[in-house]
Amino acid sequence: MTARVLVVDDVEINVKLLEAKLASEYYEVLTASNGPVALELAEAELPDVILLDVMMPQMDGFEVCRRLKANPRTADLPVVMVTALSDSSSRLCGLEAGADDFLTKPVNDIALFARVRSLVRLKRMTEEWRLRDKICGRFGDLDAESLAADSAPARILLLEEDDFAAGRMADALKPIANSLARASSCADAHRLLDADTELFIASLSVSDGDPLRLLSQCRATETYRQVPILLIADAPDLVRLAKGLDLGANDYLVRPLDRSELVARSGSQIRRKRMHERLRENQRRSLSLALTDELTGLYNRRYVVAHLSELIDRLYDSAGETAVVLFDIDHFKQVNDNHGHPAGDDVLREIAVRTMDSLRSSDLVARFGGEEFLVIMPETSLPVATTVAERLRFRIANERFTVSETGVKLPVTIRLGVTTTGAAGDDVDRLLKRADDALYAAKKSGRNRVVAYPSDPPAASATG
Ligand code: GH3
Ligand code: MG
Ligand code: MG
Repeated sequence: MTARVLVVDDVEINVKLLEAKLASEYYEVLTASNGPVALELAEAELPDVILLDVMMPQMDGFEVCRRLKANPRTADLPVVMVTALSDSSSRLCGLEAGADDFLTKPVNDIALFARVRSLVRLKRMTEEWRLRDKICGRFGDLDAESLAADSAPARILLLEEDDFAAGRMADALKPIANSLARASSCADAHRLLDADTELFIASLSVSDGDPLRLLSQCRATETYRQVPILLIADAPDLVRLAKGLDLGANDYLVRPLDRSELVARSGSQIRRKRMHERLRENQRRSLSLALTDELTGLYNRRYVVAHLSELIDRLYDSAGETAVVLFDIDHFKQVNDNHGHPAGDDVLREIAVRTMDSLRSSDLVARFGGEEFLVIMPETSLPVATTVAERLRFRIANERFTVSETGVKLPVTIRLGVTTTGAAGDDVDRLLKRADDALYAAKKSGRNRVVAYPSDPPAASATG
């Protein structure tokens, strides 16, 4: 996995050193020697990871980090503080500024590459979700309820052999955990782990079973793949730690543990998990409920209106023409009344199938209302759209519809209103109003027919 890393340090030799190490692993390296330049570069280049020196004249690393996290464009970029100070107060200061991790100078290669890799992985995942959320997000409502859940206490699983250490950690985590399950062996932990676990804290020093093996099992199991894992390592057991990060652990702490750092890191993993979950849930809900019609599998009204307004916006640039066909089933109520609601559902589904069959793949079909459908045909003129509408009318009327329960064959007809986008200033409402007027005219003139209105409707239509 190749990625772009921004190295920020006021001492040139430090920059050169990190640059050389990263370049040897095929990372692309950008460099800055002070805060303001780093901020500019971060915003312009959006690197995958930023390695940030703490002690710099002019603007220190904490301030740079705060500003990066306060800017929506750069807030998601993972920041690793690189510091000579290893005392916990500076670590905390960094976490408060929004840093994602620390490296202590002189920088150890294993820790460096493990951290960079895992942060890049996380960033890619976040990007993917944000992108999907952007596409679907306008349809789903990120509700206040799920946002509030961010600070709700979490379900934490703690794997720790030592009773005293476990007790102290449980005590520290109390403010953020509503349930904390304790396991003292890997087998125990495996049994207690489930998809609702919001954080798994695993001590690498557990001797009953191999925590790293458990970790790799977790990552290979669909159910708990998304559970964040925080490793606790004894006095720098860096090789095992790096292996753990490689296997997919999200973060780590080294003993002796600092209570506030434990809480801060746990909290940020939980928040991250919840954000991913929310994005995914939002997307799932958007797709299944907000965008498609359950009965026919077609797009629904909500989607098609948004799609249409997007298309019309684009049309102003291209001077193209989009046709819409609005159609309605004739006397559909009689199908329900005479043959039952399920028979009506059969007809609606079959209409969807025949309509899809009659169109190009670039055309879009939506169920617009109960027994009303809308077809969008990009780059299609009124005469062509009218021909397509006529073909569709024939395709419905020509072959009877079979009721699945009884095998009864029903005659079904539709009427269709056709129009196209007109001059600039035309909008979705006007377009749909015109299609609806044409549809109404088709009903007045006897159903089972096509009526087309050009973008400048005939005067008669004004009276409806
Ligand atoms: P017209 O020719 O004037 O369009 O008459 P119509 O009977 O088709 O129209 P009307 O608006 O009077 O009735 C539409 C019916 O469609 C009433 C409603 O119960 C039925 N309907 C709407 N959605 C569904 C559905 O999902 N399944 C079934 N089976 N029926 C539905
Ligand atoms: Mg009808
Ligand atoms: Mg109707």
